[in-house]
Amino acid sequence: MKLVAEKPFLNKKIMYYHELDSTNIEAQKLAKLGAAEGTVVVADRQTAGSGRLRRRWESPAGQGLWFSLLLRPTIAAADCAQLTLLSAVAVTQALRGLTGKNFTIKWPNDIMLDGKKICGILAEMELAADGSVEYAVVGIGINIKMAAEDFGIRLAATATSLYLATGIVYEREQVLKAFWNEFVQLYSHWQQHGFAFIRQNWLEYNCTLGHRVVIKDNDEEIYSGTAEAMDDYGSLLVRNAAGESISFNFGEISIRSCSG
Ligand code: BT5
Repeated sequence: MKLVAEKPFLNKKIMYYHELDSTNIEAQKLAKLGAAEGTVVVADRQTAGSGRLRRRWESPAGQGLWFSLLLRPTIAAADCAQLTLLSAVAVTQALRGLTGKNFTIKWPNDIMLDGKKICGILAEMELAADGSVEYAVVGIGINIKMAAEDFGIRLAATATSLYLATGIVYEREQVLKAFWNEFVQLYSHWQQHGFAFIRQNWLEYNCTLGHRVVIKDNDEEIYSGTAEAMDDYGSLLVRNAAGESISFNFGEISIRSCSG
């Protein structure tokens, strides 16, 4: 379901770099120097691109869109986890729109096609002394041009790119523009009206609910069961074999349904 007309208010200022350690780190530096909401940091290549738990995000030169978006949302810190879900919806809509392929979302931060990951999202935030959100940085990596042999042995089995998915060589700017168009609408709506609309879209695109999942924290299995719902705040509700339901607002899942 697409939003029809919501006046976007975010002004985009893109800063391009040939090489950075991580666009998230650079965006945080700029945020501390007072950079405006809507600042976008893009790098051709990251030498220390990172995922969650400081895992490495492979970001080879010229092969993907590696970028971070600086935001200064006027919402409660507790709702900031929704930014990851919102961004996942924006990426999914953008990639579906560009390619016509059915990209799906694996809770909370992976965009998948046929069981392989094409995009990961890492959102980080800084709180002010009074507990309000000083800034949030949403880092997004989208694989664009990689052929199978460009992924190392380990990733070849689990990762894909727009080129592998479609045979078409998309340009980074094209992908960023498509993302931005979706994101500004959703972000503006979220700040004015809350999470409900984003949640509805997320439900439409997810490959998670209704399937058996194993929840991991720090790479350790902590729970398993059936993913039953995502609640109004973005947490995942999982029911185990004993019939108990637990809600998770962190961690990651392994799941068969997203693997085609
Ligand atoms: C993520 O973490 O998926 C978040 C990745 C965010 C990357 C962006 S790029 C721009 C910005 N700057 C940064 O420094 N980061 C952000 P996680 O769910 O922890 O997944 C990490 C795992 O994904 C790794 O352990 C690998 O298994 C896998 N992986 C690494 N590089 C990949 C790639 N290019 N494509 C697909 N999978 C990859």
